[in-house]
Amino acid sequence: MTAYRTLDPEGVKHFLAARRDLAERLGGEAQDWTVREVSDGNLNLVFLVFGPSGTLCVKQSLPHVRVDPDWKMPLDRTAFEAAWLRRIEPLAPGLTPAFLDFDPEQFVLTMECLNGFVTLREALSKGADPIAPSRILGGFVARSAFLTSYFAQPFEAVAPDLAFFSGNTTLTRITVDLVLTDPYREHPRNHWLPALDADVAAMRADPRIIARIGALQERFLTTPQALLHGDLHSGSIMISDRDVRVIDGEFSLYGPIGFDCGLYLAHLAVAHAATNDVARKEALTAAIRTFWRTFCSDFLYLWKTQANGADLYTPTTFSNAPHELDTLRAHFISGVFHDAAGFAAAEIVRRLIGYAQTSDFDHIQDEQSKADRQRVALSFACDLLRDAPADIDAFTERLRQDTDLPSTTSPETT
Ligand code: SR1
Ligand code: MG
Repeated sequence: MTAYRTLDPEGVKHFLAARRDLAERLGGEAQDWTVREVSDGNLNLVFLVFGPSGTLCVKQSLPHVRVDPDWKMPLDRTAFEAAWLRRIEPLAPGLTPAFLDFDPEQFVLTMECLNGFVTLREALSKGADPIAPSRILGGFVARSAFLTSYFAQPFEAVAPDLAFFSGNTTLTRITVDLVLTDPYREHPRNHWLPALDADVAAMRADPRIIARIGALQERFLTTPQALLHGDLHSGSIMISDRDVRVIDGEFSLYGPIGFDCGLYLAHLAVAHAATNDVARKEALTAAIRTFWRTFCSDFLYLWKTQANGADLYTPTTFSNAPHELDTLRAHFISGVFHDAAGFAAAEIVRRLIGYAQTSDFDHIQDEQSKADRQRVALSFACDLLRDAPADIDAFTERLRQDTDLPSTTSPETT
């Protein structure tokens, strides 16, 4: 047993030099390797390592939140990320980094290096096409959710994963607090632009919004439909000219499938609210529809073709009522959409007024203009919480109505 030590670039070299398989991927000797720290998220250390014949990504959890050393935290999150990666990689080939190694004493996950990729958030902010990655992401969520659910496997196969990922209590607590609780109470972690004071007060005073948030809390904690990524925002997705990879599965847990869908939709909607370029808004709206439609068609295709051996909606049960099965499938998908719209709204709210905010509005230098854009995003989210849209067309129509701003001449750079 080697006591845990936080890595620095030299420590990364020592760590890798002691692991022959990993060192051989890099080629040469430790002195030939270059280590670059690229830690960017809130929680962990991340290093990219370059050798004469290969590259690696090394990720280590810290005993605290990376961006707040006073916020202490157990180390086990990389263990959950490693388990998520090993579970999901074969189900969605080529859409995650390749898993290479996990060290349970140093809490170090080593995986494929995504050098040359950028986060989807950064790519979108620079005008990248949102539609092609959204199609891939719709397929990714459909496959990862369906194939880890009771729809694809007997309950005995689900049970070990359900038990294991239920242990991810530290990061589940963060989601429960930061996404589903803090924005609706006074808490020192919250912060927002002063111009939004009245909007936040009105949101918290609206009984329909509070009732919906309560229902979402219940869905999140009591609906273990599938293994979720658990933090599927646009910073958890990396893209290159040709490829998409879903990273950072440390928040993984069994939960409602609409949670992953909703987080992805939320970040497209936030990008939509953050621009006043009409063509860009149209592309983001099309991406929202593409994500959802791909998710639905791929999930239903899998359900019709890969449900052998599952204990839900078994063919024998429906042999005398095959049309009922189609009705129930449509009903299930509607339920996922209902959850997705609610979780999308909760995610938008927390990225505007909670602890971990989004950078989507950072290009707007004038504070009043920024507050105006954030207000329409907040009002879209509140609208979704007050009155759930029936389907994706109603969702995008609300987005159009709530966030279409007239062109502004205010000082901003894009
Ligand atoms: C303290 S962690 C804050 C946020 O960062 C992660 O990426 C998750 O989104 C989490 O809610
Ligand atoms: Mg992350």
